[in-house]
Amino acid sequence: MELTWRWFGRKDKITLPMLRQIGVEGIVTALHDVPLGEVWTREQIRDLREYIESHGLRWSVVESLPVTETIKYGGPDRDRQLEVYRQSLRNLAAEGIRTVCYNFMPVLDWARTDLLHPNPDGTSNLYFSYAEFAYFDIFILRRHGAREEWAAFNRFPGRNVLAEAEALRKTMPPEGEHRLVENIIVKTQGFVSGNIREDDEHPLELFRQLLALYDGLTREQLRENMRYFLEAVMPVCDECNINLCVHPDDPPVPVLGLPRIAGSDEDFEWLLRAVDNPHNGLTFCAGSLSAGLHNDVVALARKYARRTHFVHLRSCHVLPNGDFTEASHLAGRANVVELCRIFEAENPALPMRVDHGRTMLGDETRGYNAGYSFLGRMFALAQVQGVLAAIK
Ligand code: DNO
Repeated sequence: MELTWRWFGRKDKITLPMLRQIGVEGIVTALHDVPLGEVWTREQIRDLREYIESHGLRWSVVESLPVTETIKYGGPDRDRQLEVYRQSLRNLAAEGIRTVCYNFMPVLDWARTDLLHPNPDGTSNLYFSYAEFAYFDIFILRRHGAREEWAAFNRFPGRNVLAEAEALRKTMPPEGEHRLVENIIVKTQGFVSGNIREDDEHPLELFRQLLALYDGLTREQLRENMRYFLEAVMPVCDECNINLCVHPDDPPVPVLGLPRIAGSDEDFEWLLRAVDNPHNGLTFCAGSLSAGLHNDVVALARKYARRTHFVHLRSCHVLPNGDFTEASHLAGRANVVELCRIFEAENPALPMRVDHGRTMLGDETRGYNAGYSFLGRMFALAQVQGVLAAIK
């Protein structure tokens, strides 16, 4: 597979010369400064492409070309936004960039409650606690119906998440609440989604307004909106030979009363068939998939390798109570070694990036984006390079 790395543009503290030193071949990035809903112009794309190439690297994948909320909930201006999307795709292809990742998660992209969860060895990693997430939902966000939903939540036999959230109420310090808001809707979202910026003064209010757009929207309606999106953009993908690849939901379960439609075998069957075109494919994010006990990640890789256009390698542990944490890239539920074998056999040119990685050896003091440390990711990349060499 092609060794790629997610780089956040010229402002990223991790520079392209650093990436060359550690064996990166291709860059995964986006025009992070273009506001949501605006066309990515050819000039802007060319400027970044040339900058990347001037460092001896190539721009391999766009992650992400964001799908605006109006397309996802089916708002009145969605056709106009779809034309913006098509034009950005044409401009990317004109500059030779033909692998484009996106997601179809309403409002909230990936979700974690703790960004620096300590490990016994002194490193830290990302963590998702159902009790803290329910606490955020019920007592901080105060979402209508949240308490009833958590009372009925029975995914983990024997676990009463509502009772745990209520117990947390007695011990949660005010800075703990602030930390949850930061982790769930600011620090994890600010640099990826464009919905919320790190400097927004009232992120909770903004977040509530975004959630309200989806009031009453069912899973079936979200699916129909995804079909509408795919039907609208596939002709351009055909014409420009673009591989569009949806990122799985992270975690692969509904959150905050919002439906999610890209987190299981059944979902992938549906979305690949809804518009059955080889350009309609998957970003195989092993980490997101491994956070769901319903997913057999290796079986999914075997089944969908042909429709995979981009691979994210990482792996989660699901704890006995159902919480999940990100494992080392050689441990956890995903079985990265076997995944390397499958994807390498399917298509040795497939772009792959190591995802997340631990925070270690001072990464935590450098102000990197959540989950995107330098040393931790470099360590994971080296592990994967070794696996790939052994397989070859
Ligand atoms: C988080 C990322 C996601 C991902 C988008 C793709 O670390 O995996 O934000 O980039 O969902 O659209």
